Amino acid sequence: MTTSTSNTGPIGVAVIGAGMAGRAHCAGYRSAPTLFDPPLPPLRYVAVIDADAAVAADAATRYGFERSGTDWRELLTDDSVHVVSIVVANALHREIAEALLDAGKHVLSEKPLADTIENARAMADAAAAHPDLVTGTAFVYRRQPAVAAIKNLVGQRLGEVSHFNGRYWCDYANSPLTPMAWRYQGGPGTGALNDIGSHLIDLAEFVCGPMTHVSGASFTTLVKERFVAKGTTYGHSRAELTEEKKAVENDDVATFTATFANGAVGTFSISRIAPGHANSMAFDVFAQHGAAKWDMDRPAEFSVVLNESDDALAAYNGYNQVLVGPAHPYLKGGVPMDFPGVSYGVGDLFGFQARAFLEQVAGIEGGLPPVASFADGLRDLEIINAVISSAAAGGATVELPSHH
Ligand code: SOE
Repeated sequence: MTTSTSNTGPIGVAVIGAGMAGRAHCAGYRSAPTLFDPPLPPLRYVAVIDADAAVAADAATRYGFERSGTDWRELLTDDSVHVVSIVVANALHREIAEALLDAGKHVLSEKPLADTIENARAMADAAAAHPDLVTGTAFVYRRQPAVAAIKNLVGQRLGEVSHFNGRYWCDYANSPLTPMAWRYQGGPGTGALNDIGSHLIDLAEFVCGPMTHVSGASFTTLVKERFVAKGTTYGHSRAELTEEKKAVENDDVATFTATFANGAVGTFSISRIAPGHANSMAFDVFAQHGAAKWDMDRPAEFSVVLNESDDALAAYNGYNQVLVGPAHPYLKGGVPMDFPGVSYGVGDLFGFQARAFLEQVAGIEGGLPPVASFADGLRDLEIINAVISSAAAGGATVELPSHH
C-alpha cells in the first residue's frame, strides 16, 4: 500500500523515545535520504520526545532535529509532523499509536507491536480504520541483507523447508545488577519472548512461511528480583542503584516448538541471560535441496549447502561461505561502498527500514520491500500469545489463527 502525504512540503518526522532504539530511529531517518534511488522528497527533522528532557535534548542535538520535548501529545497538533516513530515501552505503544493515527500521522512502532494481544489487536484495528495512513512494525532484521538473501534462496532454490532452528540469545539481563526496567514487568511471555523472541518469530515466518501450531512452550526466570535504579534507565544500561528491589514478573528464557503450514518443524530458543551473547540471533533452515544458516555474530556472511541435483556426495562437501555483497539485497545503492567488509558489510538496517517506510509514505512505487505492517505486528503477537497459552497448559499444542 502506498500513501502520499497530503502536503506538498517536506515530510516531517518525529521520534518518541530517545533511548538506544530511539536513537537508532533518529539515525535511520538521517541516513534514509542518502540511500537508494529515486531520491526521497525533502525531510524535515522536527522533534525528539522523551520523558527525560535532557535525554531528549541531547538526542535532538546529536541527530539534528529542530526541537525536543517531553510530551508526545504536542505532536498531535503539529502539522509539520507527518511520520512518527514510537520507541518506548511496549505497554505504551497502543495509546500513542491510536492518538497519532487519529491525528493523521503515519506511525512506525517498534516491535513487539504491544505488550499484550489485546493491545496489539486494538492497534491493528486502529490502522485498519485509517487506510490512508501507513503503519509499520519495526522488525528490522528483515533488512539484514543475509536474512533477505536466505529468504530468496528458500523461495527460489532450496525447495520445501523441513526444519527451522532459531535462537536469539542476549546477555543484557544476566547480571542482577542490571536494574529493574519495563523489560522485566508484565506477565509470562512479556520478557525475553516478547522483547527478542518477537524478532525471531517474525524472521521464521519471513523466511519459511506461516506457522500453524506451537507446542512444548516453557518459560524460566532465574534472576527473580532486580534493584530499582536512581533516575531513568534506558535500554540495557546499568545505573546507580537504590537499596530497593522489585520482583521480576516475566521470562528470562523461553523455548518452544512450532509447525509450519507445509509440515516443517521449527525449534526456538530465546534467552536474555546468555553470557557472551550481547545480541546474538542465529538460525539454520534445512530444505529439500540444501540448507542455509546465518549468525548475527558474523552478520556480513552466511553459509549455504545447495544440492539441487540431489547428488548423494554433494552434501558431504559441507557449507559454502557467502560474503554479503552487492549481489544481495540492500547493499547495492544502500551503502556508499558496497563491497564486503567496508561498512561492516551490512549497512544501516535502521536506515534501510526508514527509507522503506518513507517510500510508502511518499507513494514511491517499486522500491524496497514494505515495512512489516501493524497487521504483521499483530500476527507476531498472536504467535507469542499462543506460546504463552502453550506454556500455561504444560506445553500443550496450540493452533494459531490463520495467517492474514
Ligand atoms: C534489537 O536488536 C533488540 O533485539 C531490541 O529489539 C530489543 O528490545 C533489545 O532488548 C535487544 O536488541
